[in-house]
This record gives sequence, C-alpha cells and structure tokens, in this order.
Amino acid sequence: MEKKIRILMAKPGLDGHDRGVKVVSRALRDAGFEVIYTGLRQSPEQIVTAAIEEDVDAIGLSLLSGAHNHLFPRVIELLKENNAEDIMVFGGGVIPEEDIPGLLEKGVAAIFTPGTPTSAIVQFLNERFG
Ligand code: B12
Repeated sequence: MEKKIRILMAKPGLDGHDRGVKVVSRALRDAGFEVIYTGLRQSPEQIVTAAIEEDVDAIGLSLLSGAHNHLFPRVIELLKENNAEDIMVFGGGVIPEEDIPGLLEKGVAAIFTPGTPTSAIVQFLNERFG
C-alpha cells in the first residue's frame, strides 16, 4: 500500500482566525493527504513536538495575525534544534508580499495568500511529494 503523506496543520498565535486553516485542511484531506489539525493557539514548541510525535512529512502554518515574521522562523529553528529539519514547513494567511522573500530565505517552502484556490496548494504538495 502506498504511504499517505502526513501533514500537521497548525494555527500558531493568539488570534482566533481559523477559517482558512479549516478550509485548507478539508481540501488536503479530500485530495488524499492525511491531515492532523492542532486547533487554535498553539505555541511553536507545541507544534514542533506534535509534528515529531506524529511523524509528519510537513507542517502547514496558518497566520493571519501579523506575527508571521516571528512564528515561521521560530518553528524552523525548533525543527533544526530537534534534528527534524526534514519536515517541510509551508503556510499561508494574511502575509504581505514584501515579507514573503524573507520567509522563503529562512526555509519556508511556500506561502499562499488570501484568494489562493486550494487546488494550487494541492498541486504544490503533489509536486513536492509526488
Ligand atoms: C473573517 C475574519 C475574522 C473573523 C474570524 C472568524 C474565524 N473563525 O476565522 C472574526 C470576526 C472573529 C475576526 C476577528 C478579528 N480580526 Co479578523 N479578519 C477576518 C477576515 C475578514 C477574513 C479572514 C478569513 O476567514 N478569510 C477566509 C479564509 C478562507 O481565507 P484565509 O484565512 O486567508 O485562507 C486562505 C489563504 O490565506 C491560505 N491559507 C490560510 N492559512 C493557510 C495555511 C496553509 C498551510 C496554507 C497552505 C494556506 C493557508 O489559503 C486559504 C485559501 O485561499 C480578515 C481580512 C481578510 N480579508 O483576510 C480579517 C483579519 C485577518 N482580521 C484582523 C483583525 C485585526 C481582527 C481582530 C483583532 C479585530 C478586532 N480588533 O477585534 C479580531 C481578532 C479576534 C480574535 N480573537 O482572534 C486583521 C489582521 C491584521 C494583521 N494581520 O495585521 C485582518 C487582516 C483584517 C484587516 N485588514 O485588518 N476576524
């Protein structure tokens, strides 16, 4: 049997904007990925611990609060500290265009902003893990 790609969907930060993460989680599940959603208000430490325990292939972070420049790099840093940098980090939300190059440079694989069709996210993951 083919192994399903496992994705931890996470919502770091203190805000309650969870529509996007739920929409994307559902779309990825429908496309055949195994999706684990952490729920709201997860710290980077909680996210990385869950990702390692669940043995996921990727972490999808949803950020609409404006804290992306801190939280994305922190997750990547913690993965490195735990020798788990093979877990890919990608994400989306309200992230200004000008912040995207810096996040990609720090190791985020891709960022999807509001209005992105979920099919584009599925296509990205299929290309990455196909
Ligand atoms: C709906 C909404 C709310 C709802 C949230 C309901 C909920 N349960 O989610 C409510 C009314 C509760 C709300 C409250 C607040 N909100 Co509000 N909200 C919005 C709004 C209008 C739309 C967000 C949304 O649901 N979009 C629909 C979903 C489907 O789209 P999405 O999340 O963007 O997801 C898409 C992509 O971004 C991407 N994506 C998202 N996550 C992920 C993850 C991965 C892994 C991937 C691959 C892709 C991906 O894919 C999705 C599909 O295309 C935005 C403005 C906007 N236009 O984005 C403001 C916005 C996010 N809110 C904002 C603010 C300030 C607040 C409040 C602080 C306002 C206040 N003063 O009270 C409060 C916070 C309350 C709290 N405790 O968190 C600001 C944030 C400012 C910032 N980033 O600097 C925004 C940007 C409005 C603005 N322009 O100022 N809000």
